[in-house]
Amino acid sequence: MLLEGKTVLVTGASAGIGRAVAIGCARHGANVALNFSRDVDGANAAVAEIEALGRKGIAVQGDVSDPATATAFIAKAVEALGRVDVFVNNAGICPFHAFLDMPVDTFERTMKVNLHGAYFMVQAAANQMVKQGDGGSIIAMSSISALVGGEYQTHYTPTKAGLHSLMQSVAIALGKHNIRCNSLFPGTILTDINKDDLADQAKRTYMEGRIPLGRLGQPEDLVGPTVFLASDLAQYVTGASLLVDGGAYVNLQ
Ligand code: NAD
Ligand code: RM4
Repeated sequence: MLLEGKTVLVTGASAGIGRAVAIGCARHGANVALNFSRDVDGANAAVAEIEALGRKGIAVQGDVSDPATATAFIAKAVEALGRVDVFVNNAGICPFHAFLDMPVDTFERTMKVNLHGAYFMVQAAANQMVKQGDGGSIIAMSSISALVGGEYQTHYTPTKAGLHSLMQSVAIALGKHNIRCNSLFPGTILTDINKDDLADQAKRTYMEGRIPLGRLGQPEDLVGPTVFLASDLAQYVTGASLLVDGGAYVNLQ
């Protein structure tokens, strides 16, 4: 019950890591507002799970690439749940594609969803926290890709490095308000985002072989690290990042 009495907002929470984190925060006592883009059934199912845990949950539809989605999400969450203590920027896309013929619209869409969307969401959440006057926690679902490249991710890895850079800068900008800003760096977690990429059995076996803990990640693996950064246990942690990758990053030689 590390988040009892707190209100947590999560973007892109109808599936995958966002959904696991939203439900995991509710399990630790939080009321939760979810942003989702299209999957109404997934969002409603997540809200039902949160309510079954005895917590309040709401789902608000919106495309994070539109800055107006950010102010609307925060306003609706405050209207329904009263406040914002924790904001998890999770929504993201990774349409795997080669570099030399990257379509302009694939590049631009990835930037808009992953980075521009995050910027305006974080800004809207921070303004609400400043208004409340008693601090908060902002968590970006960055990636191991903030630290390493990917042949088919040349449009994506800069957004993940950018997200962490955003957390570093806003940690400074918001420190005086006791708003902590940190990044999580998941490794390879089995979700829809990489289902097609990992359908290549050779690639999957290679990736598994690189992980000291011997398995690819599950969305639930992100719950503990998120709850920690969200909670008062992390009261002196800001501008930091935490790899959640089973050890993949350090396993070079
Ligand atoms: P996912 O595809 O299951 O989840 C992504 C979520 O973002 C979905 O719910 C999707 O609907 C939502 N979304 C996409 N575009 C949106 C938009 N325009 N507006 C609102 N919501 C939108 O994949 P996931 O693995 O759960 O990804 C969640 C986050 O974790 C992403 O930011 C991703 O980059 C990051 N991440 C994933 C991995 C991994 O291996 N799965 C590793 C590192 C980081
Ligand atoms: C992550 C990391 C994973 C990949 C996903 C899509 O940041 O690169 O390996 O599967 O993105």
